[in-house]
Order: sequence, then structure tokens, then C-alpha cells
Amino acid sequence: MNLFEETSSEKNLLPYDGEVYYYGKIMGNQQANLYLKTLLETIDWKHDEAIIFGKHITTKRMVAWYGDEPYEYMYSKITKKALPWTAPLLELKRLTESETGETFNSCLLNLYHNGDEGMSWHSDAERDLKKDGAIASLSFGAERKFSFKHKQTKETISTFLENGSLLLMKGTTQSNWLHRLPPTKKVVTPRVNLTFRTIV
Ligand SMILES: O=C(O)CCC(=O)C(=O)O
Ligand SMILES: [Mn+2]
Repeated sequence: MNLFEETSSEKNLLPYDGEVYYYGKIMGNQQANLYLKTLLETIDWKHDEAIIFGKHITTKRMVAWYGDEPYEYMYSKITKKALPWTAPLLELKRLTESETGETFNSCLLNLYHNGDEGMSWHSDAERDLKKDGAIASLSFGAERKFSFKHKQTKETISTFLENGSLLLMKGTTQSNWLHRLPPTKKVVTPRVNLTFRTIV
């Protein structure tokens, strides 16, 4: 590789109005597979709930919420209370902080059992989250497509999130861009995603 070439974590995936850096795999497959197994077995997974058009919805996707303190986090009109960090989560938080140079105080976890499950267009800009705070996303298991769409221009940018990979969203990304994890018939195995965040 050309020494002067930017590494992928230095290249902003977004053309304007935000910053997204994909670090690629930050660990080998063996270690990533072990984390997937550990997280599947030790996290207090619950089906995600939301109030949509006044109706109480329970999704197939499962979620969990951990943090430094029992923070309350409101999203999709449901309030969640953060559980105390587990040892593997603290390990992953420290790894993510050292890779990105950012700090985080909480983590939202998502479990997608297969490609039927995804997450629709949204931005992570709830009131409880630090405004324009960095959000770091760690992925384990099935590789899935991840897309961004600009709120005004509708320009779309996509990337693939590999097993054991790290993605960082920062700056004005959440104010100007939506993101989603599209469902796909091609994926039949689970994926676990961790988003490290800062609650204020
Ligand atoms: O699963 C992912 O990669 C994204 C999850 C996400 O956007 C979220 O939890 O807000
Ligand atoms: Mn999100």
C-alpha cells in the first residue's frame, strides 16, 4: 500500500454535513466469533418495544441497554433503564475508546436473528443523547449492509459492516443524515451490534 494513501479510518464516508469513519475489522474472526457467542449468552436480551401510531408494538429484534449509571433513555416513546456493565462489555467499551480516542458512558445492543430483521431509517438524536456526540458501532456475526440518507438531498451512501468491525459516526451526522440496517433475504445467521453513546 502507498504510504501516503489514507487508511480507511481516516476517510470520511460522507461527502458533506457529517463524519462517518469505517475502521474495518479491529479483531480476527476467532475473537469476534467468541464475542458473538458470549454476548448472545450473557446479555439480558428483551424484544424491542415501541409505540407507533398509538399502538404498542413488540419487534422480533432484541435489545439491551447498559451504562455507567442506571440512566433512563427514552426512545420510540419507551423508557429504558441502563443495566450495570458486564465484564465483556467493559472490555469492548475500552477497546472502542482506545481505537477511536472518544469516551462513552452507555451502550445500546441490538440482536438481529437473521436478515428478516433490520432497523428502518432514523437518526440517533434523542434528547437524552449528547448533541453531536460521537457514536461508535461494533458489529459481530453476519455481515450486513448499512446505509445513510441525507435528510434534505436524499443522497444515499452504503457500506458493509463486517464481523468484528468498528464504525464511528460523529460531528453533525445525526442532525443531517438518517441511517438504517436494511432487511435482506441473503442473511440467515444472527448479528449483534453495539452502539456506544454518551447520555447527558
Ligand atoms: O445495527 C446497526 O448496525 C445499527 C443500529 C442502530 O442504528 C441503532 O441502534 O440506533
Ligand atoms: Mn441508530
